[in-house]
Amino acid sequence: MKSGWRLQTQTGCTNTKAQVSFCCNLGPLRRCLAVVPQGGNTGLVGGSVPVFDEVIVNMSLMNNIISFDKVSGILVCEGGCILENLITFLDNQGFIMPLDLGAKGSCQIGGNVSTNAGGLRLVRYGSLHGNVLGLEVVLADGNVIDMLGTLRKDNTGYDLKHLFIGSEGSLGIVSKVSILTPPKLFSVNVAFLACSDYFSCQKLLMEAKRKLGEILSAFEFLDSKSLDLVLNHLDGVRNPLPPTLHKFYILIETTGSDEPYDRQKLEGFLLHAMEAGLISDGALAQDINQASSFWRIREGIPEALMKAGAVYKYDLSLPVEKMYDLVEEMRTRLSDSANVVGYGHLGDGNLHLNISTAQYDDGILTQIEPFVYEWTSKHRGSISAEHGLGLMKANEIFYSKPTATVSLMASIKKMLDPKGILNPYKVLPHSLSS
Ligand code: FAD
Ligand code: S2G
Ligand code: ZN
Repeated sequence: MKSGWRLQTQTGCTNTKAQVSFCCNLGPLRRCLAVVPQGGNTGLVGGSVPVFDEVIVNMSLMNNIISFDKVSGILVCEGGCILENLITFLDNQGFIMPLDLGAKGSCQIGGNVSTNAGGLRLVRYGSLHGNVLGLEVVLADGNVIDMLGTLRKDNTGYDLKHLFIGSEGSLGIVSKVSILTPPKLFSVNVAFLACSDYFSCQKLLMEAKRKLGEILSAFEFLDSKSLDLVLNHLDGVRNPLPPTLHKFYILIETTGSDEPYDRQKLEGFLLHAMEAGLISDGALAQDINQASSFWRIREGIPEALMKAGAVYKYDLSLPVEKMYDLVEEMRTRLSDSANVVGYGHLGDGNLHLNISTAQYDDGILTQIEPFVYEWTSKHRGSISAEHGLGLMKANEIFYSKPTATVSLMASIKKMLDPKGILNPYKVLPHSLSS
């Protein structure tokens, strides 16, 4: 089954909460049809595409910004707002979104909430469970539940919005979002560094958290095979460092409010890291264009992988010290039958293990699965760090969650969606979700 695949089936569009409610209430429910909520369709686990005859509830037309409070930085908007449009809106207000991901041009905030998207800034701004203050959701019976609080603190009863964050459209449709947005700070510095071994990457992360502390805003890693893919498949991208072979590359970003101070802090950190042998080479961006070129390398890896052929994607949370062992074990298993690359959000312990081949081959898949899931489970990791389970990994949930926990999830799903019309076959094992 290909990753990032799209089923071309019926499409539908809604532009009001009432229509969303209709879709749940009078439409499919009466005929007991199922619905698939759809945002930007950039998900990577098949969560936003119908499996059979589900009606697609596409949220694109519910894309209004409702309010923005410049004192608190609290934005209230409809779920169909595209992430990049919110980033642009906030930029003009002197604020930023607390999340940023390579799919920002298409993904919607409702989809981001529903997948509990992580992205490139989580190490600084935390997860959507912390930044989302409120939601309005439409339930399977068409009821609109107003949890659209804009308070930082509200301890009146169970905080039910958290059930819907990361529920991938299986518990309700996110029609509105209230989110806390950080102020835009103007002192941004980006460094692209080379490390000779994975242990140095880990040490560098520990040092960065201590010595860059409050200004650290991203800590991403990629191995040399990831960089090779980008240089070979993306036009106009070049290696900012001399072509000496380094095994690992780190992108560090700092964001603060005092340019001279922040720059000096980062320069001092890089000098110390070089003297300590943690980095073998590095470049500090001299301007925003060079900083963007460093980010282009990291954010371009998924695109390069798609251009290289078929790709088997595994989005894993693992103990940082163990993370790259899996990449190396996978390389041993597949030897020269596939190109195994490892990159991701090292700052959050999130590995993107991607296995690239000329075309899909079930023989390769049987060498990857269930090994990758068993390995992750043995190391008490998660088989889905930020992309969710969708259709593709719904049956694998037990590698990361005990049976009793999955049963409780199924009970909540049954209570909120007794006829199983919301995104059936997704998230929970197919035997439990439809
Ligand atoms: P869709 O793909 O449309 O849907 C995703 C899931 O959410 C589906 O289950 C769908 O049913 C449900 N859904 C969508 N909208 C709603 C709604 N309004 N109410 C209820 N359910 C809804 N993900 C990360 O976490 N971090 C990354 O760094 C990252 N980088 C990416 C880079 C690229 C190049 C690409 C292609 C994808 C990347 N992703 C990443 C994956 C993807 O972009 C995220 O999962 C994103 O949050 C999906 O948003 P979407 O609007 O496209 O949702
Ligand atoms: C990232 C994007 C999707 C992938 O680049 O951070 O989440 O794994 C990923 O290619
Ligand atoms: Zn990611």
